[in-house]
Amino acid sequence: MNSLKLIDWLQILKITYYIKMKRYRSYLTILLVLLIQISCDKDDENPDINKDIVINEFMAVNSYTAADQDGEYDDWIELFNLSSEEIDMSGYYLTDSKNNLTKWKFPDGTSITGLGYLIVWADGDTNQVGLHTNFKLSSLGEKIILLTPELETIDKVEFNAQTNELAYARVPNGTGDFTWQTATFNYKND
Ligand SMILES: [Ca+2]
Ligand SMILES: [Ca+2]
Ligand SMILES: [Ca+2]
Repeated sequence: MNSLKLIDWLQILKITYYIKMKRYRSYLTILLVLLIQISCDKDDENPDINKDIVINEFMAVNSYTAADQDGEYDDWIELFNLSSEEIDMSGYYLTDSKNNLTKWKFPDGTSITGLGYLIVWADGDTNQVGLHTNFKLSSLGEKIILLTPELETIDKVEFNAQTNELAYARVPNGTGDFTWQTATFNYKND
């Protein structure tokens, strides 16, 4: 009788142990999924990239701040070269869509001087002289992605809806997070 009871108890302990382990395994799985999710989100915001050139500033609402060579107050994107070397940007890409990474290609012969700025007009006026993309920036918010000819992401920024005549700029210049402020067209942000 006593030995039977002992066996019963052992059986109960065994079952309890398995249930607990199963529960812990579920907790561990949930924890692992969350950790993967967090690390993916981080990668998304800070692509592991060669940061020699950054998207430094842009305007998606520009009514009187800066005009292109034809006198048009269009959207613009300012790039900044963090290195002291001139960089050949022939064949690089700018896009506002992650589903179309090759949307606009920098023409051959485009370069950015060491510690220099480069303005690209995001106005859809591809027939105008200079650098004019085939897309505009939506004041409702969207993204801008800069890629190498091999389609490696160099820099990426996402922005929300805005209405004011403000630029979204990296502060400190070239390295900081984006903040809405008065435009510094083709020069240092801070
Ligand atoms: Ca234009
Ligand atoms: Ca757009
Ligand atoms: Ca600037």
